[in-house]
Amino acid sequence: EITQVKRLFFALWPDPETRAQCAALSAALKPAGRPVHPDNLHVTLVFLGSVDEATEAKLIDAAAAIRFAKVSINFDKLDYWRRPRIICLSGKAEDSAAALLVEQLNTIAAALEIPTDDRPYQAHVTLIRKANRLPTLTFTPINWQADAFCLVESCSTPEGVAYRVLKTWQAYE
Ligand code: 2AM
Repeated sequence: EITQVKRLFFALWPDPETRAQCAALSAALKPAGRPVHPDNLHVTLVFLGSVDEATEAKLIDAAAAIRFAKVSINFDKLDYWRRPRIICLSGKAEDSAAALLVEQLNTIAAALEIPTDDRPYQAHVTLIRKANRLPTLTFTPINWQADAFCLVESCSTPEGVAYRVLKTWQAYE
């Protein structure tokens, strides 16, 4: 019997305008490293890692039972993270909705014995990988509004990593 294992994470997926704004910023930062492909731009909520099919099914059942409000994050700052060597947008949530959603998703993962990042949650959008510096750049803040969250698979392809949205759940109201 073959059991498939997928590399999974929960994320916010951008609407087309938000994606375009992030992609423009990423393109402007190109001299500093390797831009994330526009199709791959996202906000990770909880990274799950390798998950087997049975656990994936349980994750989907549990995620479907979450109630959460719309998330709004104002990304107004560029950061350089030295260890992962990324340049990312970082920002502040306008209310507790994002933190409450992340908390619920971490609880789901813990119930399925999936270890998750225990550092404080920092909403960010990775724009550049293999970065070695943070260029000076002024930009219009990006207001990321999400009325849904997704379960996403990270797929290795010959052209590099590609993210595939497996499921989407809508906020209430
Ligand atoms: P990031 O780009 O938002 O930092 C899919 O692999 C995504 O999950 C990555 O793009 C990365 O998000 C995040 N990720 C990968 N490995 C991770 C880890 N070990 N812990 C936390 N997040 C991770």
